[in-house]
Amino acid sequence: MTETAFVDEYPEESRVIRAAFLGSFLALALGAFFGIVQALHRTDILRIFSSVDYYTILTAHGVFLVISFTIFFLVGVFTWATVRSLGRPVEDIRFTWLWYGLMSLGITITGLTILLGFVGSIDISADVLFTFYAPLQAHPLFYAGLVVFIIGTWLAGADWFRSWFAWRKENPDERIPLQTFMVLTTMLMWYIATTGIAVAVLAFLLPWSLGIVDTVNPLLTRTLFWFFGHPIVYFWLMPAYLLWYTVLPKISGGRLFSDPLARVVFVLFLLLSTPVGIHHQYLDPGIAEGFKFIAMTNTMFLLLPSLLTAFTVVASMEYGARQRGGTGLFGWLRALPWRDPAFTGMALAGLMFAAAGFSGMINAGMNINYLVHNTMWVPGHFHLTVGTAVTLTFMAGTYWLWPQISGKQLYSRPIALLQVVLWFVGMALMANAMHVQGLLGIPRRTAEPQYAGFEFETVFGSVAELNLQIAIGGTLLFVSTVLFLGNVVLTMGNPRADGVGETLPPALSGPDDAPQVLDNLALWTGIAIVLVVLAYALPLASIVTDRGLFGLGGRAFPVLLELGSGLLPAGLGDSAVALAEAIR
Ligand code: HEM
Ligand SMILES: [Cu+2]
Repeated sequence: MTETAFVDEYPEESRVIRAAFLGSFLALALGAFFGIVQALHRTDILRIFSSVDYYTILTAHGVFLVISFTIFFLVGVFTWATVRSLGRPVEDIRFTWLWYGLMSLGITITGLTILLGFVGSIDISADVLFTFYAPLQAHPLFYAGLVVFIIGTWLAGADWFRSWFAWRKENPDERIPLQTFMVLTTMLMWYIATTGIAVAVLAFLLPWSLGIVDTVNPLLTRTLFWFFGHPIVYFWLMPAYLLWYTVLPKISGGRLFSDPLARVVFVLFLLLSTPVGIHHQYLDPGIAEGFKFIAMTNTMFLLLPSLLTAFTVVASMEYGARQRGGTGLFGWLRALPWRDPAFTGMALAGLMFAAAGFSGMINAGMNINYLVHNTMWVPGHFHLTVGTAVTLTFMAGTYWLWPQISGKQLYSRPIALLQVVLWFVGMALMANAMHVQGLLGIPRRTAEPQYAGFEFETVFGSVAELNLQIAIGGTLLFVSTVLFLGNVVLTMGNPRADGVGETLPPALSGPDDAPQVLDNLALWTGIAIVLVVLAYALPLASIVTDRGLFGLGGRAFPVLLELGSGLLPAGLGDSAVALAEAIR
């Protein structure tokens, strides 16, 4: 029996989903290019840009990958998941194109302001990194583009909610289909999280870069950024989770182990993602230790949904393997479809995510965080999470999904298999070396991590060897990206074929086993908001009463250097002040 492919049933929706994926892959291409550039630059192996441009490169790498690549892929997957699981087209495809258009317009504006940083003759730049808080300041268009982009994502969410309302009217007594449930809870989290960044940008950063207000309170913009900056990591992860819960069991040869557990996990993420952002600010002065400690405890609770996921997904895979004839305590592992790139990619992504959980625990612990903060350890950690768990799952997911939204067979499965393995190996090398460099105290975000006359002490091996690991790993990753993109492009050239449709089997323990209260989205949203208020009201109040909404005034650069100049010998102090004036 051949299934009708998604594209045959929903041709209009498939077109938007393909457009979203293509936007995502364009960002991936740009991001990977800047990734290899900076990996080779900071290891001093190949330098094709001046070190002065390093922040431009780093900003482009960060923004293109963690804002455009991830979120465009997400809106594609979520549109597919909602339409598929509700079994109905979107209510109005023009609205769907509207949000897609807004997102594309917004990110194009933001992306251009970053890239124009390379053009000396034009006075537009946005070297503010993807964590764009003060005191770094971008051209107003950078923030304006982000605003348009985020409004686009809000409307995308509205589109899915609209589908759900319409479906609900016709099916008043049914449980929310699992994939739609995942989409809706994730979007509720996103609405809560983005209020922080909307306030930061609209009330402070944008007016400041337009010159309407003279100063901002950097700690306030940092706190508002991380209010959003932590939950965004779950925004990246949730579409990967959606694929792990609903697609991975199927391609393993089985079914999801438990639908109710999956729902619990998504509700927990809705509740717990936002009230923890202060764990990125353990080293920020101006926030009391007590608030940091509360953020740490809340963070540790987030382990629960991750462990539940590990359990459910592995149990589903094992069930699949046993369906395929696997036996024994571990022997079933051999019965898994390792030749299928979609399976292998997702399985390897999940494995890396487990490693990331360990370095994440270290980040979360307040006192150990002091050791690794702002070192290479941190990029090491998130190249395992968003850089592999998410990215590799999206790549693997594409191999499974693209045929169904385009009606075309994948161009090459062997290349796809090689690609996912290369990503795994490349990341194992790069991220491992990054973690170790971090422990040696090697800083992140710098073109020149080696200071003149200073040696980093290693217990065994050498810094040169770690740099080589980063360079080799980074190169493998870049090659892997090229193989991925090439495979997709060649697939697009394939003729339309029949028999690419797939169905997703129901869970072993279905939605009827889940307590009804899980589907009460209003209740969970209410609790989530209460938790956010509990976690943030007092810290925000104290930040504002301490330093004022717009800070204490004064500019960062001259103030620091003038302070320093008093400590320096007379001549040197004067030149420091002159330098400060020049920079200003
Ligand atoms: C082609 C593969 C990649 C390579 C070679 C690469 C390399 C690097 C390197 C060396 C850094 C550290 C730069 C520094 O701190 O000085 C970095 C930072 C970063 N990477 Fe990647 N990366 C790759 C893929 C990815 C992916 C897939 C993601 C996310 C989806 C990602 C997200 C980031 C982010 C957010 C930063 C931090 C930017 C900042 O500090 O503002 N990277 N990358
Ligand atoms: Cu966090």
